[in-house]
Amino acid sequence: MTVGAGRTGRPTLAVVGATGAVGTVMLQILSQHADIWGEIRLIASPRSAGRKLALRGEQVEVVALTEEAFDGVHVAMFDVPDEVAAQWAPVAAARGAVVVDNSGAFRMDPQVPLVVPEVNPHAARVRPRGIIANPNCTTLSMIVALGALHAEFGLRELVVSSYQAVSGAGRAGVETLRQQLSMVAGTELGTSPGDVRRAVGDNTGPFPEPVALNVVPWAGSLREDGWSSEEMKVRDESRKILGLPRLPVAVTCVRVPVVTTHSLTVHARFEGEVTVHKAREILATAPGVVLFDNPEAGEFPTPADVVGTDPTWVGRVRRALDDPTALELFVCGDNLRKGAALNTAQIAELVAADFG
Ligand code: 2RA
Repeated sequence: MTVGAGRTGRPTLAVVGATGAVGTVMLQILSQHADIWGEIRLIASPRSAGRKLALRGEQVEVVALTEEAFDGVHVAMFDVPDEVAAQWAPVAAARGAVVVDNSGAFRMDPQVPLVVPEVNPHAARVRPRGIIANPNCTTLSMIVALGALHAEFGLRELVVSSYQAVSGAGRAGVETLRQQLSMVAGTELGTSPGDVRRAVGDNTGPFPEPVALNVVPWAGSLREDGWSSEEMKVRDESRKILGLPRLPVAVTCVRVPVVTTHSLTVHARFEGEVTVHKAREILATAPGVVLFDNPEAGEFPTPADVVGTDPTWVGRVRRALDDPTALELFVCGDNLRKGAALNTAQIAELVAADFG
């Protein structure tokens, strides 16, 4: 039996992709947030049907992804590969559910809003296809802080480098890092060209190079002129969320040996002169942002401390040395929480208010 059957008057939620890395975090979040849902139906591939997962203090059985699985569903969250979302999100929408999709299938569709509740909540109301898209985790890890600064200063340009955790590539990414770390632990590897590569062999999992004792300047797939899909996502999605379709954005995406929490360095140029004092005031009071910035005391965010938390953490706030209109920031966000499951849950909660 599914949890909540009989909780009348509350919307029914479906979680599609409940068994994945993001799905697992989603179930924790749904168990911790205010309990606004009636039934929560867990849906996954037929392979996972019948498994039981912990949700709201009970064990809930996973059902297979079929058209009928969406019957009676008000809101359906999807965390599945792009091609699965492309096929099934319209099916769920046609059966009356509002879909909140965390894949890349619909993010740049002009008929689909791309929503970050702290930045553009109004966009969630206009959804002609019955689908709302959740941004990519790298964009999400910085955009709440940038949205707050943009509202005050007017953003004119972004130059960004990412330091992305391996869980962005799913369970396979985490397993690959852990396996490689066990191969190199206690050795003198990392001292001569190619020694790490020889030690881990061809076992580079979803990454093109070893990620243990290394950084890999690549995430996603190859796009035109040497850009990666991940870099294009950060550019295109930031423009769409902020409503700045011509914003100049330069991005380099890099994978680092961190399990969870993406970090980014950001150079943000604004309409006019900015002060660090004002920027700090904005960041310290922006919903969803924690300013943690006291280099004298050695205080700045790092993934090891940010993992498992909800906010976007910002440190190293400086005015650019050669441009009084620009700021330099270091930003960290848990890529599985705000970067994926939490933002999806927040959007679903916004939508649920319409069913109240
Ligand atoms: C990554 N941003 O970190 C991607 C996942 N959506 O690989």
